[in-house]
This record gives sequence, C-alpha cells and structure tokens, in this order.
Amino acid sequence: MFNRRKFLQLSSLGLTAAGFSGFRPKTAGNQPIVISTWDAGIDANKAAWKVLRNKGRALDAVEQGVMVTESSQGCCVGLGANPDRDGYVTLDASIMDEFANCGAVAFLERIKHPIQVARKVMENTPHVMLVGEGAQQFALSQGFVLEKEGLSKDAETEYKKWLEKSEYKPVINIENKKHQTAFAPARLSDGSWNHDTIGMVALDAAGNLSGSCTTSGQGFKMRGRVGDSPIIGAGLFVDNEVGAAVATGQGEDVIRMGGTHTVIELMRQGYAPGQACKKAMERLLKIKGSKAKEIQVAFIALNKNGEHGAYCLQKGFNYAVCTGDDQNTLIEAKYLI
Ligand code: SD4
Repeated sequence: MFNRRKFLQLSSLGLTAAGFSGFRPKTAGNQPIVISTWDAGIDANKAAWKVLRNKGRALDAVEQGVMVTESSQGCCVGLGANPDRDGYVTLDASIMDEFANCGAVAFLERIKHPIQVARKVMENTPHVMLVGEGAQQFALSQGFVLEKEGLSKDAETEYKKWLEKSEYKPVINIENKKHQTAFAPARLSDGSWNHDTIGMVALDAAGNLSGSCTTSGQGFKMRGRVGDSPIIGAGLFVDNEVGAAVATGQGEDVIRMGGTHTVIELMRQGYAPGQACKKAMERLLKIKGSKAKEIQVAFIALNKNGEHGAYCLQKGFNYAVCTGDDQNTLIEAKYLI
C-alpha cells in the first residue's frame, strides 16, 4: 500500500519531483495550498484561502471557494449559465473529503449553490449522488430556496442566437479569458467572460486534502445530459494518502477514461502531479485519435506534499494557484497537441 512515508521517500529520490509541470510551492511542511481551474479560479482561491489561512479544513475551503464562482454574476457556472437545448439551466456538482466521503448532485434546477447541496448529500444521506427532481426536493428539505425560473440576460441572448442553427458544438476554451480575446469572444454584458465550470483542490494546515467541482455543464446539451463534474473518479477524485485531482473540458471524454481516478493512481505509482496529468492526457489522446483536435480536456492535481501540476489536450487552459494572501497566480498549462 502506498502511504505518505513511501511517497516522501520517492520524492526524496527525485521520482516524484517532475522536471515539468511539477511546481513545488516555495513554502514547506504543511503549508496550505489551493489550486483551481481557469482564470475564475483567482477569485475563488481568495475565498478558499481565507479558510486555509485560519487553519480551517480543506473541505470548507473548497466549498467556500467555488461558491464565489457559482454566485458571480458574469461567471456562468451557476444559474446565470447557458441553458440546455430546451432552454433550462441544469447544474452538476461534487465534493470529496480526506476520509473518502463524497457527495454529488446532477441535473439540478433552480438552486443557487449546488456545491452546498452536494455537501449535504455527503453529510446527511446514506447516498453519494442525487439527481433531478429528487435532488431538488432534497435541497428544499435542507432549507435551500427555489430560485426564479428563467434565464439571465446573457444566457437569453446566447440561447436565441443558438436557436437559429440549433447545432451542438461546444466551444473549446470558452472558459479562458485570454483565449477568447484572441479567438472566440464570449464577453458577457457586464464585461466579464463566460465560464461553465470550476474545479478546486486544496491541502490544509493539518495535511489533509479535499476537492470540489461545480458546473452548468456544456451549453445547449441535451436535456438530462450529465457530464463528468458530479461523477467521483471522473471530474473529481481525492485520496488523502496520495493526492487530489479535478478535470475540466469535454465531460464525456473525461468519464470515458475515468479521468481523475487515473491521475491519482498515476501519482500513487510515484508520478509528480504534472507528470500524472500528462500521462493521463496521453491515454486520452490514444483513445480519441484524430478526433482529439475537436475537444479540450484538462486535469489539475495536487499531492500530499503540496506539489501541483496540470496538463491539457490543447493550448488555452490555465489554472490558479494560491499559497498566500498575495500569492495567487495564473499558470498556463502545458498541452499535448
Ligand atoms: C462538463 N466538464 O459538463 C464539464 C464542462 C467543463 O469547462 O468543464 N467546462 O462536461
């Protein structure tokens, strides 16, 4: 069995200290760290850091962090997001802690913070995942409020535009502000940029890992479609002996390869986080072949030692890393094709 001591031995032999994408934070010991996907991660990290700085639990940090993105007006992870092809916004989320407790919701409508509902599923039910109407009923029983029906102004505009052709074609890197400036502008009316997902993993001062992932899924998906984000082992996985990883991008392909579980198992074998993400991505490239050009998938990972890394299929993915009040930066991930 791979344990922390063995992991540290491998580290000292240099077997986990990657030459690429294996960044080591400047601080040592159980210095907390939080990392999250895309540039919206910068603001989310700030909220998570407040918890970590005060020696709070990684689980609370990853919940508080992604809630910022869920409620941010211009950032369409939550109810302001693009709808499915029938015009409804449906949300997926998952959360996992250091004891392998996990909770998830999928196809959830009219609830502002799916990540909080996912945590309630984890803590207050014997189950891991609730979906659709059942998830909504459970949320209401836990005191959540049913939000108004209807789309945000931006989503309404996008949906009308989409209806003209009704073609399902997810835009690659729609989440990346810089990429959109250059290639596919998706600026929202308040001046910010589109996002549909945020994933976050954190290590706390006690040396424990947790992760969260929340999304409106791919815009204009079929009604009832669920992506990777609420699926433990696909969009999110945490193994407190080894590390934590989260995925973003084309959910169907992340599910196909058991994305984040694969990353964690590679880390268990001794790969540094960036190397593990790269190896997993190579596996996906092999599965997808020439079709890989049509999609984006990215993984970010953090190990027990506080090392982090990422890898994506194609250029344009970035992630935010925070190790202090004024140490919160965006890193462009390396890519395969
Ligand atoms: C999904 N993986 O529903 C999500 C989408 C995503 O950045 O991550 N977008 O397939």
